[in-house]
Amino acid sequence: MLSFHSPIHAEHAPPFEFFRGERVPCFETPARADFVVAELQARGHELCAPGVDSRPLLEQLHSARYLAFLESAWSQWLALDPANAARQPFPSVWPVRTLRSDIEPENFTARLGLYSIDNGSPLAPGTWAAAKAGADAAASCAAALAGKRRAAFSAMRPPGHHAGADFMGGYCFLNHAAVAAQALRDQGVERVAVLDVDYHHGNGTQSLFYRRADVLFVSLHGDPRTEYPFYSGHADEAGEGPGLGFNLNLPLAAGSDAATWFDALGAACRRIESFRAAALVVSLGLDAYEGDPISTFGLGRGDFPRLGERLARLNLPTVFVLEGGYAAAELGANAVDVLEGFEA
Ligand code: SP5
Ligand code: ZN
Repeated sequence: MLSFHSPIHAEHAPPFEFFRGERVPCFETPARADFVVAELQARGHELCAPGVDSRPLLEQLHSARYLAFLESAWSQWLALDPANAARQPFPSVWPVRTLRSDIEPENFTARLGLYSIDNGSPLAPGTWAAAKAGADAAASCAAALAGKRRAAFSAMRPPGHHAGADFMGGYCFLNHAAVAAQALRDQGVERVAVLDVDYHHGNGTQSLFYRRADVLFVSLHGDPRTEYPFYSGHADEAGEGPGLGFNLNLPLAAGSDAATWFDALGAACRRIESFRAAALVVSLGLDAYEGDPISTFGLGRGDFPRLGERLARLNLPTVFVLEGGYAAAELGANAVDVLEGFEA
């Protein structure tokens, strides 16, 4: 499958995140994309550098002040103290409920909290460059579909589906799947479906299209009662206003097996068919894998080609965007198995 990749992803390499009060090595590493690219090359897939500037698409989806913050966040952090070059910024205060989020504070950490849903999305010197290159890759996938390709894959990281109009979260900064969906809309595709198969609910993507009927969002994920991102992903979230009926969440109990998961995938595909989508964007998280270190579903190695085969039966031009999946050594094989199952 035609795949887009840039080595710029590796400029986002924060060393630590927090788990139970301790600093632990980040689960979301440059090695993840390196494994995916190595597998694509080993199996003879075509790799291209992203050639489309996603800036106009990002400006449609994300707020101007969030983009400005993210682009300059590391230099602002350094401006506070040159010694910050060897430290990681984390938010420690958030404007929940009755607090004001309309006024941007001058304090850097307060601004970081304003634009974050968690303390689990560490920044690094190259975060903006890497996330922007991922958005460019997603836009390049959409452009390839306009050029009559049946499918294309963005083999980039950090992931994107937890990022919304004005917030980062869950290792995500810019919403690449939303960039692909919006690019397809701007190319004249009337109805676009986004199917999110990452273990975690794609709260960012959902929020970006929640009031829209032209982009259907469907997600299979761990039940937010017990799984991240906790505050989004319930079955009663159906869309709002003109978007009512164009959002479908299929939360599954932690520990669900492959049979349960594929039943839900069937329901997701039937909704995409009844919507009469003309193109599909797949948020391809591979963390439903049984070997994933932070997730609990039971998909085995052999289930990933099956996932690709099921998606191919929708018979739609399709953009695949890499999201989560933290069993890095198996990530490449699982991702490329989906793509080859799709092509078979
Ligand atoms: C894109 C994506 O998959 N983001 C996931 C973000 C998850 N953030 C919460 C991580 C919590 C780690 N919990 C470790 C449990 C180990 N048993
Ligand atoms: Zn995930």
